[in-house]
Amino acid sequence: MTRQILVLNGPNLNLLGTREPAQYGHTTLADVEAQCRAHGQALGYGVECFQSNWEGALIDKIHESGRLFREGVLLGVVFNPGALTHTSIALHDAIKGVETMPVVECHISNVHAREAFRHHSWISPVAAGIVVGFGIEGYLIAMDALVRKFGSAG
Ligand code: CA2
Repeated sequence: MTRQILVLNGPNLNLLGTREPAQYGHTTLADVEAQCRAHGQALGYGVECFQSNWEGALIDKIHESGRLFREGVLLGVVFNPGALTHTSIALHDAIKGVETMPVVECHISNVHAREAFRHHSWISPVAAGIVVGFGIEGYLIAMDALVRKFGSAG
């Protein structure tokens, strides 16, 4: 059975490539997801992609991921929570509730070089690791990190 990686994106990331190119580049979310699927295949993993603008839908997806992780189907999650990074104790609790499932937090922009309100993350304390500021390449770097650290050869 091919194990899976979930690439999870939060609010407004469906707008990627359509606005704010100076901050987030020209690549659309569909292109990012296609790159993640191709990269997963090269790494020997299946990739599921999910984006929602709703906090509750992201929480439900994390709960479902926890079940798949416990069943050995899912390796872990690459998660860009968007602005919910800076506000959501509920997402923090959801990830904490899944205990050993690794979640790599990923941000396209370098949040630490931006406004002060982006410097705090509720996700970082419960993340396995963080990839910040490498543009959309960060999603692929985060997948590499998951596989290197938690994959069967890791
Ligand atoms: O750098 C990142 O990946 C962020 O997670 C992106 C969030 C932002 O609130 C975080 O502080 C950092 C914003 C996502 C919105 O993405 C857009 C893309 C194109 C046009 C408008 C918004």
